[in-house]
Amino acid sequence: MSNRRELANAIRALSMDAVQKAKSGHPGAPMGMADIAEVLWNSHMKFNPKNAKWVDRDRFVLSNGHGSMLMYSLLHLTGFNLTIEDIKNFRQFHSKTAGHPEYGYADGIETTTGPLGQGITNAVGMAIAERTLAAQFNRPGHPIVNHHTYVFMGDGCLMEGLSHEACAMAGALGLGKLVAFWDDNNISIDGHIDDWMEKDVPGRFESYGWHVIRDVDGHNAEAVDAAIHEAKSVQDKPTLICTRTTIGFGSPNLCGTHDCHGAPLGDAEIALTRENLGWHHEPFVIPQNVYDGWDHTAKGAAEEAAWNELFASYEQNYPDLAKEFKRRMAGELPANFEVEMDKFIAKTQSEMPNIASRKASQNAIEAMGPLLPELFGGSADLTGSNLTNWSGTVKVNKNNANGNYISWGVREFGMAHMMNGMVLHGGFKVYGATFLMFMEFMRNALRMSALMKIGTIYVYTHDSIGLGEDGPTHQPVEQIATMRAIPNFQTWRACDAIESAVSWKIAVLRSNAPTALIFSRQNLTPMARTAEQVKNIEKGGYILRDCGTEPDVILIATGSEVQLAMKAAEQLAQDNIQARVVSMPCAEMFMAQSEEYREMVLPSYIRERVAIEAGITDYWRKFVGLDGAVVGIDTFGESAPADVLFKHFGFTVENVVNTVLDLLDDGGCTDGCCGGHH
Ligand SMILES: Cc1ncc(C[n+]2csc(CCOP(=O)(O)OP(=O)(O)O)c2C)c(N)n1
Ligand SMILES: [Mg+2]
Repeated sequence: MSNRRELANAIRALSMDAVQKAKSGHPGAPMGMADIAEVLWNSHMKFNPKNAKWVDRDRFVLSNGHGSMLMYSLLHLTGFNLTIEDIKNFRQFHSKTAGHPEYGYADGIETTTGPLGQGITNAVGMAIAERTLAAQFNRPGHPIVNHHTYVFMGDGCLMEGLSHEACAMAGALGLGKLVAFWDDNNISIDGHIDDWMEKDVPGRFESYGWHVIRDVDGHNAEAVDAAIHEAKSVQDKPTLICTRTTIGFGSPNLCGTHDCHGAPLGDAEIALTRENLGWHHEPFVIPQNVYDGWDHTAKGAAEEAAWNELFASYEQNYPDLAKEFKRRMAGELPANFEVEMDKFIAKTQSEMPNIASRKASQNAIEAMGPLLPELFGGSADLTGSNLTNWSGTVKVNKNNANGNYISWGVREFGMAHMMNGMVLHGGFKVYGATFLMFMEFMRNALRMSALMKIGTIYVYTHDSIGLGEDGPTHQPVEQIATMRAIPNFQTWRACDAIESAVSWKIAVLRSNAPTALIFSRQNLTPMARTAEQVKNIEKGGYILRDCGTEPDVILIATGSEVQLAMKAAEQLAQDNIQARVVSMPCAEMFMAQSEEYREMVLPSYIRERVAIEAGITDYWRKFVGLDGAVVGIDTFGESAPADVLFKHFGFTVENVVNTVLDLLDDGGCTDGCCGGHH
């Protein structure tokens, strides 16, 4: 049998050798945290390497994702489907062992990490999900949801504001099964951190309401083991274990310095390190006794088997709950969801309420709530403005885990990444809201959910200058366009209550990609539609008003500007100009339709096109081309009542009509057939 240090040295060797082979990567953190990882993974964590998705596994998040070789070493050594060849391919094209741990690339990676502060925030979300799922499903003698969330994080994660948001929230909620390790090595990229890091991290976490275990020697296995036992015994607070480590532990000349943070050690130093650690094996060779010391296959199978037995008994005693638990963990929607939503959409169409789309959104949530017990909402302290609550809202807080809504406090970025963590954990459809403007605070979370292909739902109200008096700080102009630029992301900006309901349905159905639902503060005129038009809303863009003949011009609009386009079309008709109106609540969804459909809606030979959206104009150029025009806003907004602003910025029937007339005049028809209008 090998001793603990020898087992940890396998991580060190794999990490320094893989980084050296790739000529790129970060050996310092894996070498520094190897002893801690060994104790945690070998003596505490429950997981089954042969069934990485076992629902009651402990979650492990490497928030200092640059230390990815630590993660890959652990997955390889404990018996996940990650071979020594995969390790040799570290950071190579299409390898499982990407530069940073990428969710979905290899079994056992719970979230993509690398942007510092994000992993810990995801982990808080996972711990929230665990706690609430346990409250919803566990029954006496049947704790079917009962696992820890463990996080490694470096100084960098703790410096990032994001982690402050999440850790304060974790303390406020008393997440007793969250255990975080601070890799207290005094080093970040620029060198010794004394000049830029706060001095009292433990005090900060105590003030958040965490249990803090100070001054643990991260290279002393017994001390680490004792700290983890203590952490697990504290059940009403999250625990921070402060582990002092030496970055690059084992490297005689580079350890303790920033030189080993993010560069290969070099062949000579690696040889010295082997000598120093007493690791006398070729690169990528792990002796059998070391593999044996790490192998979690049998242990993992037994851990899962014990749970399976527990679940079988649960299934016998609570068959309906068991079925519901399986459904939710599989991410399957209730069978009646689509049918019921379509009924709600049809009803909304027949009633045609003249309401703000944020109110329409709330109505949709009210309709979905009883159908979807997995629906979990929240707002960054704007519930009354975002209208994200409903009659069945029950808040989750420190005293109550059995709920379906969180007041996240004023923490947009934290909220978004905690939501991502909840989604990654499984069992919930998660939405959270703020004003559209404050999307800016959470951009990276949107991007990461798109990159990870997870179905987080972002609700944004107060979608334009239409919010009025709060002024330019609160009035989005370029926000929708920047979200449209995120790959694998959809933004829906509904024009009325009916489109709002459809956008909610689509967002809930999209389990492999995130969606932003954008709603207005002000009332929006409901549009009449045929059943076919209602169906076509789902295509992201459709003909809302046609003209019987070949259109002279196509007006493309979103959200509150659709009603304007409709009025302008009426006026143009009086002038004998035939305008088609295309409502485009989701341009990305429209672009994903067949060419045939897109051509039917926007025939390529009709170049007379005007797009209307109270946002920057650039995005619409791809729809209107060089021959078309855009009515938009390329400056910041102003503080004034909404109707004054819409007028000032040209969102009037008159301006849209004139824009069309100018366009048609420029078309240069000289034969007198139409007074210059094609
Ligand atoms: C948000 C973000 N900013 C910057 C970086 C680049 N970066 C990667 S590691 C690192 C330093 C992190 O220091 P620490 O967490 O102490 O890691 P250690 O050097 O101790 O391994 C930085 C700035 C990043 N990955 N994410
Ligand atoms: Mg550090």
